[in-house]
Amino acid sequence: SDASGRVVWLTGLSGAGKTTLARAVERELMTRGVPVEVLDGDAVREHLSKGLSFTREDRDTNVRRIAFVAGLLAKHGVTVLVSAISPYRDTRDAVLAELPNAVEVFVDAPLDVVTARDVKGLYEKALRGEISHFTGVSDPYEAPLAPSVHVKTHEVTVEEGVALVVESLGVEREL
Ligand code: GGZ
Ligand code: DAT
Repeated sequence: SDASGRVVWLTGLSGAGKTTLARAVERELMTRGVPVEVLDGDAVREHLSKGLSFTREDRDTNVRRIAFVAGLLAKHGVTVLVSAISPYRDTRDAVLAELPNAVEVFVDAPLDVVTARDVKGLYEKALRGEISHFTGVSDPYEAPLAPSVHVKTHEVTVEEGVALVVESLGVEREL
């Protein structure tokens, strides 16, 4: 079997369910004995990308940094779950093309659903005009055209989403 880990890149709007799904997949892979690490947008922006804004340039810098670290970890056998909005298709395609065996997961929920969830109250602020460059409101989100996995979080449970992601990795074949 292959010694390198996989990179599972979860992209989608704020509140779509990337972090929730990544943490649930992490638990599932850990129980299967797969070494796994999560690179989550929020934690990355506190450490690796501290000070970066949400302009296109800074988001792309953030995404490229995440991809770089993910590649290093994967090279040493770790399966890396990336959870970042990563809104720009060209940038996602470019970094994913450089990661061997990467899987793109579109974590998808319509804007009205994520606005209703409003986990952190950010959509309310963005809709009031208090946050500029807010993805889906005042900034673009370019959905993947052909993701490896498409999880519609308003239609499936977290467990069903986990199953879709894990199946795409074919981990059962590795064990
Ligand atoms: C989008 C923002 C913004 C703006 C703060 N636009 O729900 P969250 O809180 O935890 O997820 C969002 C997170 C996005 O960071 P990423 O590193 O994933 O974005 S990117 O890949 O585009 O670089 C949200 C919060 O940061 N947040 N301001 N203007 N999300
Ligand atoms: P993100 O990391 O994309 O910003 P989150 O995981 O922080 O999103 O928040 C997603 C919210 O949606 C969270 O409160 C859980 C909820 N949710 C409902 N159904 C879900 C599903 N099938 N998959 C993931 N999250 C779901």
